[in-house]
Amino acid sequence: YSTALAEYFDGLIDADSRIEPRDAMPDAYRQTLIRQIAQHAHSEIIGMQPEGSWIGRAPSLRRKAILMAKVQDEAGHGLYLYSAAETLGVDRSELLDKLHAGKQKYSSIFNYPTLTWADVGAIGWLVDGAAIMNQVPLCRCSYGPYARAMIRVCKEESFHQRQGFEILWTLSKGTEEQRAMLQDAADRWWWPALMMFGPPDTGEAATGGHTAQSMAWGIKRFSNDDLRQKFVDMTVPQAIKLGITLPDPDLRWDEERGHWDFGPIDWDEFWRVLKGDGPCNAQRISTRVAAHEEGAWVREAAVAYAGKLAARGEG
Ligand code: FAQ
Repeated sequence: YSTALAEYFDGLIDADSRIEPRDAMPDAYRQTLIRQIAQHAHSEIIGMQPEGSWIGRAPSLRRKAILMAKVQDEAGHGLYLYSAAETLGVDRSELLDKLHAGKQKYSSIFNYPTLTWADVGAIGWLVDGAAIMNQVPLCRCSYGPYARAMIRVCKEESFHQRQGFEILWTLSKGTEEQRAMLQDAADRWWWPALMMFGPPDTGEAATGGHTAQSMAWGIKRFSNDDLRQKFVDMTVPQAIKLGITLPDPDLRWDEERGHWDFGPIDWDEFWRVLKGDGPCNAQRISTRVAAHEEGAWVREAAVAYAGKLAARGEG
């Protein structure tokens, strides 16, 4: 990696152009992207589990069809993202091995259980809502294949968010029991959704983290706290519309800042979940590993078929 190549790379970043797979890039840039894209892909695949467990229990045929489509979309996002990671010179089987061995992360949010049907709505509303807030800026990420993948992913996430809100909207107009179920789901998902944006930029719980470097490289366009604030500002009026309260006594509109103030986040809980000690970590990984092992014959068959085509000169 010569000085001339470094200058070429810096020039592309300064001009806000896209870096493409064949361009020279610093190894640290490549490794950061592999880390983030792999974590993102793993989140999509592990993220199928909390909602997937409700496909057989959806309250109507219409709800079942919608939920199946949504969970399939998440699988598609995962495959898209593994392909984007592969353009950086890694193999998806290597990434999956790391996920299964606990050496690569996936989003903290998917380690919480889905106890009721309202949780399916809350995931769409809050989890997909947070995902969109984080991913729309990634459509302008400096790495071309990741940025382009995000465009379609964001369109689909936007449908997911609306379907979640619509489930909750229906519950909000239902019986007292249904409204209580909605309130309980919001109470349990609110804080974990805020944690999705990652550790704070400043203050006691700040870790330094990757933000400054990733922003300099045009991978991240906003800091974790900026995106979290945007999410709170977007979501609080929607909660009011649903007629629910959010579980934060410090939540209030700050006229001067023009933003909603919110209370402290329990970062100890966040780090505990990341270390594997959330309510569902062990279950999520064991389900994933079992699915991978049960699917081995599909991968073997695909490889054998590709071999046959190649032997016939058609591959
Ligand atoms: N969970 O310095 P930073 C979805 C880690 S949406 C777990 O801020 P960075 C859609 C971080 O990796 C969810 N780990 O790191 C869906 C780092 O550890 P490391 C997925 C977290 O990378 C909806 C350390 O903390 N979305 O799946 C989390 O600059 C419904 C320090 O953090 C994406 O992945 C967390 N929440 O910023 C699917 C979006 N936060 O790697 C199904 C792309 C931080 O040094 C159903 N990713 N960490 O060991 C990103 O935008 C970034 O990677 C951040 C973290 C913002 C998540």
